[in-house]
Amino acid sequence: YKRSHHSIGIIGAPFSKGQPRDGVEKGPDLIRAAGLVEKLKAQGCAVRDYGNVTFEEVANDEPIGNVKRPRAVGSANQRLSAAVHAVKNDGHTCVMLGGDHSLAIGSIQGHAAAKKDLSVVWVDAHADINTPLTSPTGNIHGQPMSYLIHELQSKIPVLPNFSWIKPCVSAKDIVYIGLRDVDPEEHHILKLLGIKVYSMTEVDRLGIAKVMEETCDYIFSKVKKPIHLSYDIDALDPSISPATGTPVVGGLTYREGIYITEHISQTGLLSAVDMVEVNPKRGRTDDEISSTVNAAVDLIRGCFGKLREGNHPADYKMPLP
Ligand code: Z70
Ligand code: MN
Ligand code: MN
Ligand code: MN
Repeated sequence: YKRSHHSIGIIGAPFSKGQPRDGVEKGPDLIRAAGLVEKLKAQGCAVRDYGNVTFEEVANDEPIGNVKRPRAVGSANQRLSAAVHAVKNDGHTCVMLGGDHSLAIGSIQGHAAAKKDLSVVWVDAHADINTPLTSPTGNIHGQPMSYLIHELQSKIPVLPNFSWIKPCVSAKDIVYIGLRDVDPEEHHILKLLGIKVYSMTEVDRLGIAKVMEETCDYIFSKVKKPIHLSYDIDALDPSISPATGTPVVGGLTYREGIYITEHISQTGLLSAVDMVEVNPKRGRTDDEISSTVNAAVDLIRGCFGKLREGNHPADYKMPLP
């Protein structure tokens, strides 16, 4: 199945309070400044930029247990969820530019509000599946999946500004790719729920082509659900994307990272994409920042039909002498 015309709605989410490091809120505008919209249009996509979501200032956002800034994260994600829901109801594939990965809560929730029964492909060095009670850091960007998975809800305490969240993903509809920094508590949860994981070990063993073939066989084994692709830029090796909060050695090559997007694009079922954790303040040089930002742009382009073999419009006419 081939599709040359994609309709894309872009949402910026300049939010950083799911983790402690400044700068990740600059991601959306930097990715735009690298020419995202123009490049998507040049490859034949219809693009509407919905602009940046604005977030409420939350005073006295004291930790609950060890969970940091729950009220700000809950409120931000509620707004993002409404914005993503609107983009989906307008008929577009949604591209959410983060911001930190706590934003997947609102992005997936808003997507699920418009399309029930999603599959989630989570590309990340990290599993981001800690519960508020297992989290070693209290940072909510290490927890978003736990709020969304039906099977974990008996383990999730009530947090302020989180009561709007309805679990909307089943453990069997999730595939992880690229993991290499997983907490013991997270590893226990992944095994307990039988979640499909292609860690860097499986990428090494099988190669990325087989990983993607198996990923799609797995998520399409029953019905063809729309895909939510949540892409943390730290899935890529830090040699390519160093400007991120928690780089982890031994990541995906640029080519493996792009291959994932090309393969998902060709399913025709990509319905929403998150591109998160680009943090220019973590780059030590301008080259480190631009390498990271350009990788994010290229990954999004791969999601919408750009092929390394080249592309041409369906109605292309050769010039005649
Ligand atoms: C750790 C935690 C994480 C990103 C760090 C780290 C999670 N498992 N995610 N950087 N992007 O804090 O829960
Ligand atoms: Mn992440
Ligand atoms: Mn709806
Ligand atoms: Mn990560």
